[in-house]
Amino acid sequence: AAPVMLSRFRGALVGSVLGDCIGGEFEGAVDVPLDRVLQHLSALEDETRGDGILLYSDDTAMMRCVADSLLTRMAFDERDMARRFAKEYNLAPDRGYGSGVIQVLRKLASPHLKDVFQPAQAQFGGRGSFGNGGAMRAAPFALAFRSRNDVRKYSRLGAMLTHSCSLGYNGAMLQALAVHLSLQGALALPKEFINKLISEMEEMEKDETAQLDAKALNLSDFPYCSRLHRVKELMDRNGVSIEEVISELGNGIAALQSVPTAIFCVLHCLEPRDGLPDQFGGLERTIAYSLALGGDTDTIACMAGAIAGAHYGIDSIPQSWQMSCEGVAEADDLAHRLYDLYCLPQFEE
Ligand code: R7I
Ligand code: MG
Ligand code: MG
Repeated sequence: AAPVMLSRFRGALVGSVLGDCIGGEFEGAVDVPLDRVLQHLSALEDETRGDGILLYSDDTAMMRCVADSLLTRMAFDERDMARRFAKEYNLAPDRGYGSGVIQVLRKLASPHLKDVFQPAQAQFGGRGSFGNGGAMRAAPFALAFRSRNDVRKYSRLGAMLTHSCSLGYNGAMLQALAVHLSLQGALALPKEFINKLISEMEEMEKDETAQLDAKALNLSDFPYCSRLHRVKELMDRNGVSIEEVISELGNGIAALQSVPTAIFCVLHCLEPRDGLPDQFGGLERTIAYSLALGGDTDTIACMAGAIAGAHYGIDSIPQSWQMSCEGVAEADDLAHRLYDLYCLPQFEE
């Protein structure tokens, strides 16, 4: 089973980087015709195209910090991770970071900072950010920790370094758990997969803070659960349109409007779909479909790419796609090293 698991680890991180790099083209677009998506994807196969490599954004930059920190410390170390985020931002501030998180990253750079969770708590009038920046970088937590409890605990804390609103860190936990389940082959039974995620989120959203945040933001109780129930309904429906997916699930920069959407993209693309080329495998379909939704395409494709990559494995990812994107070799190396860490006996449950 070892080679299968290694392939899933590599697929998760490489899939995540590809989603970010390939999805960057349409970030913020309102209407993305499928034709344009397919054109963009077929250009990746043309080695003579002159535009070179597709660059990664903040999604990958921060994912790499998470993985590097977990590997170096062989544990979750909030100060180390915070320092890496700040340093990375300082070295390459133009990777397309969210406009609010920049303030957090600047404060995290201060050597005098006592509590590394404090800058995030000061965001947005003291409630903290509900953006998807915690979720977009959550995949390595699922690769570093075997126990589901650890995946929950550390993906939450890791997100809280920049996103202290429960909608922000709960989205990150949901994404990490989706990758965790996918690594274990849980997408072979899609219904059970979504049911497990719903019951996970029921536990998380029982929390008093989550209830208060939902009220304060005028959301229904149990906001993630209710979106995941919609995912389940859409899974059952034939011929669901892009417009329905956007209006039911969203395609925005808030974690609530993008993590359940990314999960839907993966589930929807487990089978061949009209409009997507027959020769596409599942991972290619997932990324293509994520782009066609428009909105926060780099992040939705990055999250969907991590979950799908963990399911299909590295061999499902076309070489031409891998060669078109910045940071693939580095992501692959991180995946190998996280796999070695995961296999250490002291990390067993
Ligand atoms: O969440 P974050 O790191 O941004 C990630 C996104 C991804 O799409 C990346 O690809 C990149 O493009 O940015 O950054 P934040 O600044 O914390 O949140 C993103 C945006 O969400 C903010 O700039 C706000 O517009 C919005 N937002 C909020 N608006 C009002 N009230 C987040 N939280 C709030 C809030 O509480
Ligand atoms: Mg980005
Ligand atoms: Mg984005």
